[in-house]
Amino acid sequence: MIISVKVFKSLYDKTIRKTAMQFKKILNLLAQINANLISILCHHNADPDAIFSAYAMSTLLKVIMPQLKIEVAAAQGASKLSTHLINQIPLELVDMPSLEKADAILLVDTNTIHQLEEWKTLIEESNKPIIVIDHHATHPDTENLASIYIADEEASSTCEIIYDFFKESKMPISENVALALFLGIAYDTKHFALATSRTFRVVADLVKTGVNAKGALSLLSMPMDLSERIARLRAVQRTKIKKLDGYLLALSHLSTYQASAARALIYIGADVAVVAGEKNGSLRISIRANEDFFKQTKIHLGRDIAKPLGEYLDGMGGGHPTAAGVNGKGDIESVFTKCVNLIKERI
Ligand SMILES: [Mn+2]
Repeated sequence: MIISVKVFKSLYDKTIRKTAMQFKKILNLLAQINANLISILCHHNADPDAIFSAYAMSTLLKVIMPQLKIEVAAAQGASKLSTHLINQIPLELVDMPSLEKADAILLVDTNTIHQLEEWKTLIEESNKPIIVIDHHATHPDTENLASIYIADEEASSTCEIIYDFFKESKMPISENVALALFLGIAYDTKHFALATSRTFRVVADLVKTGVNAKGALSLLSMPMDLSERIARLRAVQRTKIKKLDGYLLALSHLSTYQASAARALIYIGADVAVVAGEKNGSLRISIRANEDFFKQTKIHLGRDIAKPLGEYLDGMGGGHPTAAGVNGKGDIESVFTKCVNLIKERI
């Protein structure tokens, strides 16, 4: 037992060191080009991992290079949750980063520049050094573009990578940075359900710095609007339950919040939820399934249900294995019948 723990620990240290050493490359590059201003960019609809890794990175760079000016921006702004969380730390996002003036561009939590929306072309055409720090699989186009590409797929989040940079440079982590990193990690690991041993070591250290774990986690669950809660309850009230080969299908209708209601129906016990609604003469349908349904039936909601349903309704449909959406024209009852038939054919 003891031996395996030792082996594991040395593997762990190696990964951390590999990523953290890269931080020196970033510092060297910034020193080489005599950087005055850098832009740190987050992907569109930036989630807490993107926003807070940008914040922590900017704080670290400012301590090491006090003369450096840093601006942080998110393509088309931050997500609703991130906007709500940003109040917890002293970070201000700029709407329009001065990409022309910046001496280097740093992308966090972003593996393709498509995720930077309207800034994509500017970045592609700029001849400035581009630095990428990410925990997703690398993308060849980004590899070609980047001067430094740090992609640590073993990391649970980009915040976990930035934590390593702090350790590598032996810089103390302030309370604000600790809270920011904690929130980013908690968000990306779905409240630690996807956390690794490495994540827990990092988080333990952040808690030691003064993060109140319980309080921080409660910040991540944003209160839901009254209208959304009423819509969800209505959807439940209107639900028709169908049993299909041992699976529970929940069929309901709402003119708004179809996706939220479909998620709620899965949460309370449906295997598949279809919530349809009509607005201004067109139909919108949200379909959700639980993981077990997908694993057992191999029915991919986007490909097998939403796509043909969209064609049937003279519209469009698509999505992921367990979450899909459709737009089209028709009546709600025939949507339900078609959905049930499509699932029946494939079960
Ligand atoms: Mn992330």
